[in-house]
Amino acid sequence: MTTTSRRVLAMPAIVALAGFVGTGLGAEAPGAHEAPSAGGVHAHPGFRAHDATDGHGGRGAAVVRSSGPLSDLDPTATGPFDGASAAVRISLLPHGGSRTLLLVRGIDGAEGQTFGAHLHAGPCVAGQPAAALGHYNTDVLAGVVPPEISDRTEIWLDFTVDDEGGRATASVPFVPQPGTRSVVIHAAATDHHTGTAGARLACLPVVW
Ligand SMILES: [Cu+2]
Repeated sequence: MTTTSRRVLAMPAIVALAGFVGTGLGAEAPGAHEAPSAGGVHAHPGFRAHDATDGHGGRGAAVVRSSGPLSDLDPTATGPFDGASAAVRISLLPHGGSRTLLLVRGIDGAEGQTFGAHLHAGPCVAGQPAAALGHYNTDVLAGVVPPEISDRTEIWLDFTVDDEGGRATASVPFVPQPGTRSVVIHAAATDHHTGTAGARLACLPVVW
């Protein structure tokens, strides 16, 4: 009885996550594999409202959306993101720049822990953390020397895990250039001086 009702309650969250990614590229269903425990998936109250706002009137037009199971960058160890899924949406801000939303669901434990996450310049390849290259840095791409390392030149998406999972947004004054990129989740929070955040645990491809 309890299990059944919890499973029913979990369904809108899966639908909401699917709706979030819409019919954009890479139509992988984030809910394709059911979360190991119903406690890992809940509807987020602000979820659909954000999507509706971004999807109307040309405001916040999507640059790219991506979602699906996270790829494991540390297969030798068991980690909280081994069965997790994520959704990323990068949208245009009305007066220039862009806003990125990251949602992570199905995290195993780690409640209260903060993890660093960033848009990286390279691809997401399971078992190959180095493939993701460095952070996407608008100064680096523009040839600025030395490049500034900050949350205005890079897209930082640190999140603290709660009972719904993880959620982060980042608004920056630039629009990232298309490419085969990824969002990488790290073991520690981002150091605001160096941009580093420890070992690379998992990633989601973001390609456009
Ligand atoms: Cu990173």
